[in-house]
Amino acid sequence: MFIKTLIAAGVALATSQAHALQTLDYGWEDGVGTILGSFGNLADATNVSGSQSGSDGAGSYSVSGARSGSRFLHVAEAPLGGTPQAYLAFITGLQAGDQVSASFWGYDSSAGTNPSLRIWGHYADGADINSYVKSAGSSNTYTDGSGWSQLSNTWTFDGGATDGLVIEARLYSMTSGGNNRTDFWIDDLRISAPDHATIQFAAALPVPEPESYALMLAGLGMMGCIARRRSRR
Ligand SMILES: [Ca+2]
Ligand SMILES: [Ca+2]
Repeated sequence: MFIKTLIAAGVALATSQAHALQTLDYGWEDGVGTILGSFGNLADATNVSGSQSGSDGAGSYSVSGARSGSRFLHVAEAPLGGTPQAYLAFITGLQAGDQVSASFWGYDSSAGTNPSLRIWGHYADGADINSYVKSAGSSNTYTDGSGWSQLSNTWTFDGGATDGLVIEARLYSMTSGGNNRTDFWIDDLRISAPDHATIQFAAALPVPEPESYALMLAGLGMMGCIARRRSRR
């Protein structure tokens, strides 16, 4: 009898801890958004469309276009040095034990060698995306060099002294190159987080009424707000 009671209590607890989830999909289709911020030698974040060709430190490149839709993100490492990070999303209001999943597609035509991309995360104060607290780690998987490939990871938030998680694209270049520069492309960002959290990403600002424009800029900063799709697990 006592054992049965314990089991029933455990099941109830597990059920009450399951949070409703929100999922964000962003493919840069607004034609304006780029990134929320960066660290290191991150250069030329631009919202691009169509084929991209030219040459960088890794040689000539040719990208036929977006992974889906018509728009995608371009970033570069210039000059070459360190491991630049592009901040793709900022999840705030997180609590200990929360799970956050993130994925994006990166373009890579060099299998088994740099240049390559990786998904990574770090903890930050939810009030300031530039307040680095500590690494949140990720997997050791790189883009596979077959063209567009997907990178993903799930983090269990450890709480501690903060409430924010920054999702990064990390850029890995050859250590030297002809013009001291490497170009990278990213598309189809997806973030899943508990409903009580807030997901920020670099979407276009909504078109405002003229008189409310200054107020809106003051209120929002330059960050996009979320159109989010809710689902329950
Ligand atoms: Ca796209
Ligand atoms: Ca590569």
